[in-house]
Amino acid sequence: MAPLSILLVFRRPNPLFIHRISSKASSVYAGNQQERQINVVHGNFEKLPTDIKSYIIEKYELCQPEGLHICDGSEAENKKFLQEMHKDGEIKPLTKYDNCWYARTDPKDVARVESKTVIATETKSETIPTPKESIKGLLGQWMAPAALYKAMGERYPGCMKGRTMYVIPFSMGPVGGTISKNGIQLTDSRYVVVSMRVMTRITPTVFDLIGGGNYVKCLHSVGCPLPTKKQLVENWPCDPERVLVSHIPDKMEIMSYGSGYGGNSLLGKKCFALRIGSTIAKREGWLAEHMLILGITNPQGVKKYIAAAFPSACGKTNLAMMEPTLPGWKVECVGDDIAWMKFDSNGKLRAINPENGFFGVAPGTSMKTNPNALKACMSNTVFTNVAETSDGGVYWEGMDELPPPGVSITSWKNKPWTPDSKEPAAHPNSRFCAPASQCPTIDPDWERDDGVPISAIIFGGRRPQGVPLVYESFDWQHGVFIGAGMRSEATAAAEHKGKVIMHDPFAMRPFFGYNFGKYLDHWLSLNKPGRDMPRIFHVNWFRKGADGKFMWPGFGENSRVLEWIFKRTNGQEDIAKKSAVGFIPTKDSLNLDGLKENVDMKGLFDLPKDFWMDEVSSIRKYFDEQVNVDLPQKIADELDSLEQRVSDM
Ligand code: GTP
Ligand code: SPV
Ligand code: MN
Repeated sequence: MAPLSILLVFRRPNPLFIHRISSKASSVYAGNQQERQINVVHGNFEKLPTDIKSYIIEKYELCQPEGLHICDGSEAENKKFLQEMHKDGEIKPLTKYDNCWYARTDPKDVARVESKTVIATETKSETIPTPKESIKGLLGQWMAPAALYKAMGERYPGCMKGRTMYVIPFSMGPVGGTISKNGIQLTDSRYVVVSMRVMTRITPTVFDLIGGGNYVKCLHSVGCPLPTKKQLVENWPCDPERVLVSHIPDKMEIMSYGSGYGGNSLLGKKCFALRIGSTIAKREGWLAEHMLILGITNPQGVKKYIAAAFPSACGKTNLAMMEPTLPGWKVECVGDDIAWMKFDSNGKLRAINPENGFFGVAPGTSMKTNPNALKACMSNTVFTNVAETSDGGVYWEGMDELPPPGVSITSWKNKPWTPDSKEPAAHPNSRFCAPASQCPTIDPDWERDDGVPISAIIFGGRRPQGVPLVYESFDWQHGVFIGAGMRSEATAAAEHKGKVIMHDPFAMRPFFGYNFGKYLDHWLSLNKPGRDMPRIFHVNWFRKGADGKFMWPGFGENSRVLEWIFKRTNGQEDIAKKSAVGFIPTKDSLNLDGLKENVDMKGLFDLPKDFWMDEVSSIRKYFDEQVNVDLPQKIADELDSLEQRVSDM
């Protein structure tokens, strides 16, 4: 993968900052030998560090935009973009709130596209475990570098014609922080710029911090050069048939084409903070995980921090922002989606939230379930694919309250909507994009440079059957096995259809940046003498009864489970007993005081032997087929032990 060779000829520019560039693009990009100009419409290109200039020139040359706007991240710039988009009919103001905006997408561009998300490494085994013969590997998707360059050559040349290329200098984590990392995203979408401004920290300071080239290069195009050949749907440019979200870990480079939505286009999030991030973390000895981080304070004022990994749309945002129903307890939010965690010199695992905002699932969010998310969304928020109300507000399934009489609802598909309509008002993966600082329960230490100390790690998922409300691993190794064996019902966060139970190890299946077997080795290797290893738990809020309803009320009531976890991290031994799957609460040790609903606690902790025998076989099949020879022996041993314990039940 030879880098593109660029030959720069700067003629003394005219006052309009026009740079003439003569570039010898490598043949990979089908060559573009003629002289072109960089038309800088905002910012000082000349002052950028040399390697960033070359990166921009290389991609400018390739994508052929009409101009270059170097973002400064200012309020004025943001306002300008929002107004331009409004004028161009790409978003509209939600007059009921303060500086909130509404976007509808092309219905073909509504979620992450896992089938078009790839990682390019020299060898396939760097990216995914070698599956058993004739089995398709599902733990990520590898693409040979040559094939990727070919695919890029079919997409990027001229893809930004008629559009502006925006340069976004951003930091993941507090700017200049010890755990933070920098990135430069080039994009032709203003929607992406304003969303990245919420989700990351955009500042030109990043240019000063970068020098030496230590940053992640992110290129994004909606793949819709102007004038458009096709009629845009909802004025949302995209090229859904040719989406390709690609990563080159060796070059710390991301290239995403064809989608404007969420994780496909806000490249700081899944592409950088998780896929590229996990490869950096492996190299540098830390962890980049799909985890929320919360602070929990008991009635005596003792505070601890917990990280939790649930698959997409399985409750991270809700847990991170929960209002405990248990009196005297307080939960504060550090992050709702991603954690970067590193052991400090005292052996304590410390975590930062690399993000600056929430890109949260709208449906299901109500004053009852997650009031803090709703409050965070009342200003400076971009809503996408929710339904809109005629009084300038938003609506979605599970909001609890219908708008007052006389106020009508228009669905995400731009059709009149009533509760009798057959289609949902909001897309199930509709989202709000809101600044984290606006969450009323944001933790005072959420931007702490060296992170917060983690006492417990929780894994979980949507398990309608068989999996108890909470259990604790016997030790670190068993905990890593629990993460490896995670399964969960598919959700609308990606293109999967139906409610099939999928394996989703560590809630990272779509986000591993390297071979999952090596990832397991990495997790196991973290357990070193002298380190204060967090305890590991598994929770399930989603068990269903014979009536098909959730057995556990969830949301704020999950504080009862957090209380038990808190006590366990305090070393309280008498509240747990051994079961086949791990430690579970002893009778009456889970605090049910004041619980309004009648909950079948026996049912919630029932461990059906048949179910668990099937679970063991399913995990064994998955490990054999998917992880194969890359499975660490210690994890294979843990599976054997679980099988033994289950058969002894
Ligand atoms: P991503 O942003 O996709 O990573 O999702 P997430 O893990 O942050 O999920 P989120 O908290 O947004 O929850 C997704 C859906 O699950 C929402 O519709 C919630 O209302 C619902 N949900 C969250 N917590 C609970 C719970 O405790 N019980 C039940 N029944 N539903 C829940
Ligand atoms: C997820 O799918 O886990 C998300 C949303 O957090 S997205 O940013 O689209 O990846
Ligand atoms: Mn997520």
